[in-house]
Amino acid sequence: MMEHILRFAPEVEAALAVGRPVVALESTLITHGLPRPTNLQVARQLEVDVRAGGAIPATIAILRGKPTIGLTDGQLEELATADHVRKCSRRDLPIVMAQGEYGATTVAGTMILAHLAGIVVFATGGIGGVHRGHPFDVSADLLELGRTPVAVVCAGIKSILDLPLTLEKLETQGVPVVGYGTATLPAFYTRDSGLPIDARMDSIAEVAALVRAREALQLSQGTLIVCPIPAEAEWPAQEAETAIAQATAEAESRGISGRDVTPFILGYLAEISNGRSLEANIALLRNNVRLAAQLAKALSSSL
Ligand code: PSU
Ligand code: MN
Repeated sequence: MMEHILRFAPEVEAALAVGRPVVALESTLITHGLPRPTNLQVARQLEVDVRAGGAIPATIAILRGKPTIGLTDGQLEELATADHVRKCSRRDLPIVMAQGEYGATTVAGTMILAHLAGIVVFATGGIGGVHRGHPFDVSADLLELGRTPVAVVCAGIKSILDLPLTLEKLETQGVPVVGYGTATLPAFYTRDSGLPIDARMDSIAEVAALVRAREALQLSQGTLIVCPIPAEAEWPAQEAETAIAQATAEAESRGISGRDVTPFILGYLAEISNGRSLEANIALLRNNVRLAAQLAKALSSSL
């Protein structure tokens, strides 16, 4: 049993023990993806949305070196306001644990801990990808999807990234990319990148069948479920593209690299768009979380 390295919120532990639906939520978006104090408000709202959808939320983070599955409201606040929180992908988890630090888990980091905890459904905003103009800057999220069997619900991949190369990387690793209500890849702020994906599914039952089939085959890959941002919250494509090009150029000229790139670009976009990007980000997060709750319910053994 590996579970003793994890600390569970009692409610999450109880739900998992009897097979009730649980949805994992990441924490990098709280510490590095959204500005304060919106970050804490959104973190709380997403938990409310999961509950409204009939599942138990489990926000995942490392608190003083302890991987924690499900945060109390006090712990959410502690994380959202803490200084020096490390952004944790696969490579960072053991470092933060050894040093007793705070760690906010990325999609990759959250998948690892969710899987260890026995959680199969995870909702986020967008996953990392291959960076435009930097084909060797490949997010650890993509590699994790290739090796950890968690179903990740997101709004696709931000067009700050190289979308065709990102899809190639997923294909190589055997990760099915399935559109919920779409046959093309959503581009996070906008509904449609025009790039075809592997399947379109229009019902939760179908998505649940896909996850079960993967389990039955004992495949070790994750499943990527992409769902477009609600139409009323979409950032017009032309406007988003222009802002993204500006943000990417700014990151380049400031020499920003490694794990700082994505947070910098997100922050810069929020600034130059007067919060328009932020509004879209929140809308798509809430939409994804609701979908994930439905999927967790369909997959749960006790309902
Ligand atoms: N995409 C977003 N918002 C985010 C992130 C990605 O639209 O907050 C975060 C996620 O936590 C994701 C991480 O796992 O950024 C990817 O970072 P990198 O590109 O450094 O792998
Ligand atoms: Mn990177």
